[in-house]
Amino acid sequence: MAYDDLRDWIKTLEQHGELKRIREQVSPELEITEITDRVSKAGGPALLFENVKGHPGHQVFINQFGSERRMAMALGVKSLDEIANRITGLLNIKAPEGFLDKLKMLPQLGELTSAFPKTVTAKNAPCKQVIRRDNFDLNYFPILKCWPHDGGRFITLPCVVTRDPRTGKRNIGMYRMQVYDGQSTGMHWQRQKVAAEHYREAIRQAAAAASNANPLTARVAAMAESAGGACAFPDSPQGGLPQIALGNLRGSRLEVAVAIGTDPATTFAAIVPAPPEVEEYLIAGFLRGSPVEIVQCETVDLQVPAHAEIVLEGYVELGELRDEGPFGDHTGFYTLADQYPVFHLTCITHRRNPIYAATIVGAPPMEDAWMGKAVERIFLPAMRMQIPEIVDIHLPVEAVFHNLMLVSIRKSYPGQARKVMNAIWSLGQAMFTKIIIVVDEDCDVQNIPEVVLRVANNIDPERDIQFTLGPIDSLDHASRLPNYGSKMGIDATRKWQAEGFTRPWPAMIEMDRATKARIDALWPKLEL
Ligand SMILES: Cc1cc2nc3c(=O)[nH]c(=O)nc-3n(C[C@H](O)[C@H](O)[C@H](O)COP(=O)(O)O)c2cc1C
Ligand SMILES: [Mn+2]
Repeated sequence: MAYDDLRDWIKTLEQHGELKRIREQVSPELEITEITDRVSKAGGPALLFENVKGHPGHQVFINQFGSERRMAMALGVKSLDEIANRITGLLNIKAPEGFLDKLKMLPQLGELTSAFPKTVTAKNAPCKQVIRRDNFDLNYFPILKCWPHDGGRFITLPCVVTRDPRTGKRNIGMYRMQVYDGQSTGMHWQRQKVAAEHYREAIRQAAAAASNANPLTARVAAMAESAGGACAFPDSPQGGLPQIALGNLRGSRLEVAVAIGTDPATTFAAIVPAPPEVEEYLIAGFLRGSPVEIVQCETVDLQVPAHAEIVLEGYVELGELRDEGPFGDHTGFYTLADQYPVFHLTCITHRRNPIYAATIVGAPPMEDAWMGKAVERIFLPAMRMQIPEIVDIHLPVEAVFHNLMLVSIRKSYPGQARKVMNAIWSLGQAMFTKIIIVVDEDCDVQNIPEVVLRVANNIDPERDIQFTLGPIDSLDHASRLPNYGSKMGIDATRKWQAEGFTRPWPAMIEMDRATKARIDALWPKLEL
């Protein structure tokens, strides 16, 4: 079932006892965080703050995905495995062999058609009930300051829309935005994310256009600079760096639109680590089982969800970077200030009495733990397509998504655990996984005590732990360099002779079935 918009979703939550309205006055600075944190940690409901200090008439909606049940409800299913099964069904489509086969495929074809977004006119787009082209001010909205040492107030649940300058393909990513003033914010797309690549591509194109020098060298120089300038750069054939300073590109822009308070499937689509080529409107449409309605922006050539509560339109100026952060992050630590692009607003549109949707992150578990769980379940079938020996995976919430992945595999050849690690480190955003633990298929990776028992017993550390180097999540504060460092794989599978292990491997202890059955029958009499 698809929710029309955020309000429809809020109504459903309320009908199911999953929403609490808070009428007491609270401040958007720290107080909403403290309340939401306590509620999150206790597995409590979604919250609608109706009396936000300094913002009369405005509501803050938070913790919408904050439990397994709500995460499933958000996607219109009883359990997340339902979605995984739909995806498996699609991935397993075989060429139909006759009329009946074709008929059987109709529902799946229907699923695919409903995935395509539908363009509506401004008149039918509630996000345009109020259009503010001048005199707009972000401070109008009850944007949260989340933690005491945060650099300011941050928009924490934005769906950021950009377009690939090469292909024209749209992307939606969730990248937090620090409010600098009423008309500008930070744009925290980390460099491995899709919008960051759109930004670099815009720089490459602008640099090539602006340069009299060899366009290729100019582009490389501009890229190196846009990468923060901190990297060593090989001398160009002309000797020294060609002087296509990013300053020369000032004035060139990449357009950006931001939707806040979308229907839950669209919000979720903005966080899923889909392949860059897959547009998130398609993912949201597939998850909802009905097309996302989109509408043309007023001042930029981008389309946004027509039912969004708030839309911010604007651009980032190529080459303009500014300190962003610190920000109390989902790692449980503050991410320190770093340089990111600046988003300049050209227009704000919103619904009448817009509901401001937010989330807070911090020491887990928080709301995003359940979004991560959904990603884990939904992506398993796609992962199995590429790494078929995978039986199950688990990203324990305490390790915040990418720091630890537990993987069980059906091992059929020597060295397979290491093959699986390398495959995961090569798979989209799974490249960020800092520690991978591989166990045999008979170990339930959802059961952490069982995994710990296997790892502690099954490894000869020097033999079974492997290190590698590669890209690291920008939020990692321990890696030797920002964005670059080491990862560890632990092969906790049973070792084979073919892997050089010549000692006998003992069986795990288990009672035989007959004895179990006899004791089952006797059990009530024992009164234990
Ligand atoms: C609440 C929340 C906040 C996030 N904030 C950021 C962020 O500030 N920067 C970032 O690069 N990714 C952030 N992410 C992760 C991205 O949304 C995620 O990697 C997504 O897949 C990116 O989309 P893309 O692949 O289209 O770039 C956040 C995720 C969540 C759930
Ligand atoms: Mn994407």
